[in-house]
Amino acid sequence: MLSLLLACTDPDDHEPAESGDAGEVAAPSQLVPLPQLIKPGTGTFTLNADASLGATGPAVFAAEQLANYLRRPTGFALPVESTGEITLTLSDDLPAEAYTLEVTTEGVQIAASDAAGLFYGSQTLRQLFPAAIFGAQSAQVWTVPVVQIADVPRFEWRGVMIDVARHFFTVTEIERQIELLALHKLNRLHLHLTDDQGWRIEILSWPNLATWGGSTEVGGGSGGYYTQDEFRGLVAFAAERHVTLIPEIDFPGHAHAALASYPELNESGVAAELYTGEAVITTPLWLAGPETARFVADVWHEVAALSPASVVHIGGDEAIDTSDADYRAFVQSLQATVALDGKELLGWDEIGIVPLNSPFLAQYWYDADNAREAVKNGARIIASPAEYAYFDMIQSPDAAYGQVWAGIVGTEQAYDWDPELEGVSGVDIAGVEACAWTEYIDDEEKLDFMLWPRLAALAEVGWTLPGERDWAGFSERLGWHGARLDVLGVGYYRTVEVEWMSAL
Ligand code: TNX
Repeated sequence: MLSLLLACTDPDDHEPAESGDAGEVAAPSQLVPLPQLIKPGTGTFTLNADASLGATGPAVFAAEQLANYLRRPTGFALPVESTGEITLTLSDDLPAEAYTLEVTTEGVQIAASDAAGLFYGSQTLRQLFPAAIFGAQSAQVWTVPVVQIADVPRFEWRGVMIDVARHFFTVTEIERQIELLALHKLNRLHLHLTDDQGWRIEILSWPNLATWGGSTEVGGGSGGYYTQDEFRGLVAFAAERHVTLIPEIDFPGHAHAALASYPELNESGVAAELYTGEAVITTPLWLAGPETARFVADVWHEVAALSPASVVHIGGDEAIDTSDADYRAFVQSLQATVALDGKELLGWDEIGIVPLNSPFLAQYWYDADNAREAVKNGARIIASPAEYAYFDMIQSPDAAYGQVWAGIVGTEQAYDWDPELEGVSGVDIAGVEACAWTEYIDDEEKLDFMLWPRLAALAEVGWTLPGERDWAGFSERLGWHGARLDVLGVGYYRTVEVEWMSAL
């Protein structure tokens, strides 16, 4: 696959370019995530007010998207025509999501074989402009350095999980994060939609789940939920940015909000009280209950219909009050349930103990033996080891807040690891995903602070080949990248591990 890219550029030319001042032209070495191949040139291309974008047929949508990203900061009209200074071309000879980007003094050519590749080429181009390209309209000379780039992701799954159950985050807040994911070429947003403290997705056949089970959150705030229309809107918003939304309904543990919503789901016949504590509890479904199987099937049927993704997350973590035998039977039945709607099952690594039909996915967060078992059973792994990828962990001993059970997860820690494990390697690994559990993350400011810049580090783990990655190079590029995050208004953690180049 890489040979096609190698044909485009000479790898020996991959050398860091000189850095300028924050307000000046970004040098190609400041890209995050780092492209596989960069061949810096001399000179610059300047985008002028009379420029246009060139694209035809199915490339027009990607060109319009790029034009939209550039119109606001530049104030230029940037019409999309059949030819232009910035051209986007679809051709058949690159792998999925790959792109080539060539900047000459005359113009910019982006080529890819799919829409995602054109989109990622466009994101790289945005980063080649001065950081002000991420802001409101300003008077600048909009120059880009001459460069040739050939790029392809290492992993197909590059994601983040946001727990909207412990604290609810609105559609607008999630959309803002999706824009940031797209900028970093992340392509999965896993929403943890249910947990003991809240149920966040409208289920028409069991309406109390959202209206009652979603009526509060950790700390007793008013919670919230996504209506099905809102959820479909989020799916579409994400899809336009090549982010697939992965819904999680967490059963059989962590089911307290469901039990609080319907008395018939409780062995006692009485609805549980809503739970708003910070402490993790793991209330199990009453698997022997006469209504439980129908309830689970109804929920999954509606959620599957809302989500065009081929993969759905069935939870399966911390089912400590469910016997192994019951757990196995339940997860197997879930695989059959979601298969009725054509979905592939994904679950937390505990599902490694369950014989399931391949293909399925397991998310390694805690127990490497579970991940190895899952691979033996035919799974591919999404790597989210807590000590590297749990972004609810504290970032340094003096950071304002964060959990500590998996240790300190600074930016270097979030960067300097590899998802390969003994017994889990190569094609066994679908990709990587960071997890933001939100017991203590109760607003957008804290979400920014916990996700960024660690998510930029995770994005590079997922995108860039291991031989091209090193912390020294990344931290330097991140220092410049911070200027982009500043312009975007991201309240990231200004870790002392990085020399931030912006003045803020
Ligand atoms: C473990 S990770 C959990 C979550 C907590 C998290 C806090 C996982 C699959 N389960 O319920 O929120 O730790 O770090």
